[in-house]
Amino acid sequence: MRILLYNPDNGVTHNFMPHLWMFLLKTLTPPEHEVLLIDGNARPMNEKQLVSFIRKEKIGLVGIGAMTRMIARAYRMADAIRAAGVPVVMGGPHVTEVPDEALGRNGGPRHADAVALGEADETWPRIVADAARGQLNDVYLPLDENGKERKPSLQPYPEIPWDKMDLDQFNLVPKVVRPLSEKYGTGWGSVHMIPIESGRGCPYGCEFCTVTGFFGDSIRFRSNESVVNELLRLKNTARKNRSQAMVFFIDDNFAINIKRTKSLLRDIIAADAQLPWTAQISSNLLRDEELVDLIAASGGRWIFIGMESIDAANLADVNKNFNKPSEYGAVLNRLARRGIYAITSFIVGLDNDTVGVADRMLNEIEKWPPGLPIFGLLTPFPATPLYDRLLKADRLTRPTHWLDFAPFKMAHTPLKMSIDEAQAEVRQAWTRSYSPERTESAIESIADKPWDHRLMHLISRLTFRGIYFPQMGKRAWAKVILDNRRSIIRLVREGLRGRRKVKPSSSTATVPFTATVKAE
Ligand code: B12
Ligand code: SF4
Repeated sequence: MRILLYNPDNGVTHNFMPHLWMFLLKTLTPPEHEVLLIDGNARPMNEKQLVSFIRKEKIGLVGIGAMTRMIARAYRMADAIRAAGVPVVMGGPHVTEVPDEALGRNGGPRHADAVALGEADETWPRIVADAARGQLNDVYLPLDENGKERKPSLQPYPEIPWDKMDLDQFNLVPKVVRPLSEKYGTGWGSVHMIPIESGRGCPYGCEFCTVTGFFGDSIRFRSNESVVNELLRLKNTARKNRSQAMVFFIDDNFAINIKRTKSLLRDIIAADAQLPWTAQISSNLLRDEELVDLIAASGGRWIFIGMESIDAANLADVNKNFNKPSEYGAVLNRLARRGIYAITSFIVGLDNDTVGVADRMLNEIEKWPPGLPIFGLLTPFPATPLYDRLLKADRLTRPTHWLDFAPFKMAHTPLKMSIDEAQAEVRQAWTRSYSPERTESAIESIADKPWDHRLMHLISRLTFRGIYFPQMGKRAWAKVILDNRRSIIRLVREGLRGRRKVKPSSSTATVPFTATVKAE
């Protein structure tokens, strides 16, 4: 059987990083079947184009995975595929949380022949076998002999053959720049960000988050050896292909067990398996100086920190009072001293937020080492404690907001602001954070750092602003470049002067945290 795994485009980022689930399920597919992958973010298609691809390639089963925000698009694609007579199985967080919707059991239309609930590592081969026999069940659940949900142990973990996968569509170097970057920056013609999981699960149970419910509060880890070997394979392939590989450890909280994280990082260093990496770590775990030393020595460059709010009352409301706003600055300084920077994520529209919250946050953020702040609105994802609380309080204005998804639009009424006010606060936060003046002063504030660190910051800032402000296409980028010309010219001049004197700190030492960002 020929199988297509399809991930709908998210409408914001272009070809930033492959989705791990597709590559994992492809690896877990019994060898007698052939698996094709389409990520809509890299290869956008409408319903007609997708159906004609499926017909041409004689696909017998389509698997679709989607987060909540992409589910409406996923349903539209699934409807078109099923209308063409090809069965569809859907998986991922949203269908796990609301399976009846995809199966048409809640009064709406049916979109999928089958749904895979939860982690599908063990159920996927069964789904494929049933589909090949033409006998798909409606629901697949990973159960043990006693009928209890079973979570995969991650030991052993499959070897994803990244070197054999077609990753050309995920090259982060824009096509127009490739000839130049090949010529002047040997080995920089192609740059890939590869997702690696070293463990699953987070016990913290923040009110708005689906992770504790989905992966369970029992944390499971791969062996250090399996992670180190994956890094070594990536490093060798990059060296052979004269390209660059970076890693995103997609664990929800990479340092959730500090002892284990330290031991993994020590093993990476001992095996010389370092690649520049990014990971998500909560701020409370970054108090540990030894951990931060090991992060730096093992290739850690960007840490994603869910700060959410600078207001302790807000954090308590969403069960995240292990975050201490008073220590955010110290944590970021601890990282910056080692050349590590942070993507700091904030939520607007929390119950204690009032008008002016964006400027209050920005006044704090601007005192810290420069990073990449991102701002979102509090979003009630289905099956989270937050969703249930707002539903009970009759505060949901769009209870099935995912069916008419719109970015940066609230689905409930905040307590101390109106919806419009909360949305305006998010706009103000993005506008002020990524204004040319702010970008210039952020780069200025690290004038003592090596040139390539500052270049990395500039590129990352220019791409990150596109998460909020659509910037797809040459015209939009020309405007961004024009608006930020002072910072760009200054760095280019300095770089040209320095080329004769100074070498960059090391070829893989700094990489921009970049995503090709497109308009919604
Ligand atoms: C990496 C990641 C991202 C990346 C995505 C890019 C990429 N290429 O991967 C980035 C950083 C950009 C990102 C952004 C966001 N993310 Co995110 N992200 C993750 C994260 C940490 C890991 C995803 C992953 O690869 N997991 C590992 C794989 C193996 O697990 P999996 O995807 O669930 O797949 C398994 C099963 O679900 C199932 N499965 C999945 N698909 C399919 C399909 C079929 C056919 C079958 C059979 C089975 C199946 O099988 C797999 C193996 O068991 C998850 C949390 C998590 N731990 O999963 C959040 C998560 C997916 N993100 C989430 C959210 C909310 C977001 C944002 C909206 C955050 C924000 N406020 O801005 C943005 C949206 C971005 C966008 N524009 O789309 C939520 C989604 C909740 C929901 N119900 O939709 C999650 C679950 C985290 C959370 N806090 O709740 N994210
Ligand atoms: S710490 Fe992060 S992953 Fe864990 S429950 Fe909270 S938001 Fe979710």
